[in-house]
Order: sequence, then structure tokens, then C-alpha cells
Amino acid sequence: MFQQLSQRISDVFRSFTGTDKITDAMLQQGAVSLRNALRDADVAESVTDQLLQQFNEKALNQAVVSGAKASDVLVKLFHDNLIEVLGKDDDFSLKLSKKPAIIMLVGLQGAGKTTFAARLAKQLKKDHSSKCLLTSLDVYRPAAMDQLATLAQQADVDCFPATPDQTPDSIAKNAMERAKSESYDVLILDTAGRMHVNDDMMAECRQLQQVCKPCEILFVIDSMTGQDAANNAKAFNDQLALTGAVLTKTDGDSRGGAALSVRQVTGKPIKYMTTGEHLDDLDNFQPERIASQILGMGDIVSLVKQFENKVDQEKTKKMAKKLLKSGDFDFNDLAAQLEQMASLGGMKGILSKLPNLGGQLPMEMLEKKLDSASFDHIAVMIRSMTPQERAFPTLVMNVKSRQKRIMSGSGRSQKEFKAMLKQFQRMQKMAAKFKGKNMMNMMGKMSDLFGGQR
Ligand SMILES: Nc1nc2c(ncn2[C@@H]2O[C@H](COP(=O)(O)OP(=O)(O)OP(=O)(O)O)[C@@H](O)[C@H]2O)c(=O)[nH]1
Ligand SMILES: [Mg+2]
Repeated sequence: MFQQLSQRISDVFRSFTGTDKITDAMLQQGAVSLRNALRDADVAESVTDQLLQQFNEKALNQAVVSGAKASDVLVKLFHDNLIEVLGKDDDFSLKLSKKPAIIMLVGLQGAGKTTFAARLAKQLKKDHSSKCLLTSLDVYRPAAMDQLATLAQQADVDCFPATPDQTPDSIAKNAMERAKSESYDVLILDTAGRMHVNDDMMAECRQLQQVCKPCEILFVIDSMTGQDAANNAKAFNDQLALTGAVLTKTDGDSRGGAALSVRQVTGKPIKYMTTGEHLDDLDNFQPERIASQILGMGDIVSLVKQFENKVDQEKTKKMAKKLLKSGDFDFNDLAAQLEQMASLGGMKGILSKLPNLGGQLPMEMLEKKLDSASFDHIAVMIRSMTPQERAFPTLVMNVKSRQKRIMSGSGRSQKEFKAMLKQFQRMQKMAAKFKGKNMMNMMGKMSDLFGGQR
């Protein structure tokens, strides 16, 4: 699901490199491609307008943190915006305050109402020990009532029997009576769908709403609905005051637009998604997961977040200043580098988060080379040095007795100690070369050194 949108959006963002701020020109340039990508992903025009407007407002003048690319920052901002549009702060729980609590399912033909009814009952029974009763109000399609009865049996929940010669609201009234007298916690009403939104269907649904006063009216929509999703959602929401939506068939080859459109147009939470043919293929809707899937950029978003949160910018600046001045690099600097790299999950962590790199790199070989234990060993050896030794590396390089003390204090072998010194000297040389240059570049180069070490 969502693959086409993700590919397009990542293509749009990949072209932005080498800047320290998101500019209006970049957003303008990106907007055309983004608009096309969203349209091709079946996001409705009106929804695209709102989405891009929100995005531009948030993105303009955003700083590109050192070490990140403009495209990374844009991806992260777009991702955050998607999460918001998909309902980050929504309340996804069902409001089942009455007994019996009535849940009414509405939506077009074939959307997945009947199968969702059985899935939901099964889940409520399992997770909340709710006593559920199902009933079909579909008096138009002869097989509809049998279909629900069969699914209810599979889900091991009760189904209120009805016949097609009754009216939908008389069936609903009878089912409510039964639910009340037999102390059911929940009654789920499965309504009849129509090919298109029409007045008959809406009138019937409104009538049912008045008779049953449901706690929840859930709009069930096929995720492959495409451009019509926004219009359909609007029609149902205007007439019925929906309490939420259910996105079905997310296992199919959909282009992702329906989820965005439904949430944005109705303003109601998408409470569930169904992910397959089986009764258990029911999930709570997760905006973060869907937004990341939409972007499909590996863990690039979390990497950018980590850069922002964990790279101590002050520390980096201080170090850069010092290097600018003297090109000096001591053991304190090495310790600080290691700490920053460790906070990003070490080299392995950094590499594994970069999109598309995983497939191209011989990960097994890298894993051997990037043994994080060697970082830890170096850190221990530095901790065993005195403050003077850390600040004046020559003391360590030239005085054998100090070396011995550090080795025994840290419990590392002579071989490890020598390797550490070699590493340190390489980094010192590199620091001299990088005098006055970008710290994050330097960090990257230093990481290369670690990678090439063994
Ligand atoms: N692959 C897949 N198929 C699904 C999913 N949800 C429902 N279906 C299938 O979609 C078809 C239609 O589902 P129904 O539950 O009958 O749809 P409905 O909304 O009740 O349709 P009407 O009663 O005609 O209005 C059935 O064949 C379901 O098995 C899903 O998440 N994934
Ligand atoms: Mg049905």
C-alpha cells in the first residue's frame, strides 16, 4: 500500500541539497512535483491544497541542522505534517457509554462493512469481554443476511436473525429490544450499501440514526476509492454526523490518498484499518505508521530527529571554535566524538538508517568492522587518563609508565591500546586538515576512519 506516493515524494525531496535553510524558492519548486505526486496518489485536490499550505507554512525558513541535508529536513517536516493530517492527536477509542452501546456502520457497496462488523465484534469480545450482538439491516440483497450470520458464527458472536420482508428500522428496533433484555454490551448494525451516494440510502441511514441513537456511526471506506474518497466522505459526514471512519483493504494496491482525504474532509478520526481477508486482520489506525509508509524513506525521519535531539550543538560549536584556532585535537575531543556517534547508535546505527543504502552495502562485512565494542574500549581507556593526559596527548604518547597505568586501569591489552593511539593520531591529522571546516563533515570522515580501522 502507499508505495507509489512514497516513491514520488522521495524523488521530489531528493533533489534538494547543500543549504542551511529551507527557502521559499525551494518550496515553490517542490510544490509542483508534490502536487502532482499527491494527485497521482489519489489525494483530492482540495485536500492537497490544504496539505501543501500547512506544509509550506511550517517548512519556510526552517534551519537545516548541521549534518542533515535539506531533503532530510523536508522529509521530516512533510512526515510530521502527514501525521497531523492523519490525526495525530485524535481519540481513536470507541465511545460506548450506553448499554447496549449501538455502533452503526455505513458506507458504499462492497466497502467492507459486513466483514468489519464481524471483526469488530470478535475484537471487542476478546479484548474487552464485551457481549456483542450483530444484525444485518440489508433487506435488499438476499445473501447479505446469510453473509453476516456466517461471519458471526466464525467470530463466535451472536447474530440477531431477521428476514428481508421487514423494514431496516423495524429490524433495528427488535434487535435493540433483544440486546436490552439479554444484557448485551454492544449492538452492531450492519447497513446496506449502495453503488453511489444517493438520497434513498441517506434517508434510510438518517432514519436509523433517529431510531437507534447510536454511540458510534462509523463510515467504512475502501482504501482504493481514489479521488471519490473526499466527496463520499463529505456526503456521509454532512448527512450523518459521523463519529469516525474505518479504512479497509489497506493490504491492496491502493495509492494512499483515501486515508488523507477522509481524515481531512471529515475531521473525524480514522479509528480502524483492515489489512486482509481474515477476521483477525484488524488494526487500530496509526498515523505515524501510515505517514512513514507514505514516505517510505526507511528510518530517515528518525535519523533527522536524532540529529536534532542528540547532537549537542553547543558542544559542537565549542569544539569547532577550538579547532579553528589551533587545529588541536586531544583525548577530550575524541571522547566527545565517540559520545556523539554512540548517541546515534554508532556507525552501524547511522548506516542502517539511511534509505536505500542497506541493499547496496555488504552489511555483514560492515557489522564485523563496526563492532561497537571498540568504541566502548576506547572510551574506557580515555576515562583512565588523568585530566592532564587528556588535554596533552603527548604525555600519553611519550611516557611508557603512563601507558602502562592506563592499560591496567582500563583492563585493555597493549594491542588495543596501540590501536587506540593509532586511531587517535589519524584523527588528530584529520582535525588539522579540517581546520575551519564543517564539523559534521569531519565527523563523517572520522567515522570512515573507524570503519576502515580493522
Ligand atoms: N483483501 C481484503 N479484502 C477485504 C478487506 N475487507 C473486506 N474485504 C473483502 O471485500 C469484500 C466486500 O466486503 P463486505 O464486508 O461484504 O462489504 P460491504 O460493505 O458489507 O458490502 P455491501 O454489503 O454490498 O454494501 C468481501 O469480499 C471482503 O472479504 C480487507 O481488509 N482486505
Ligand atoms: Mg454488507
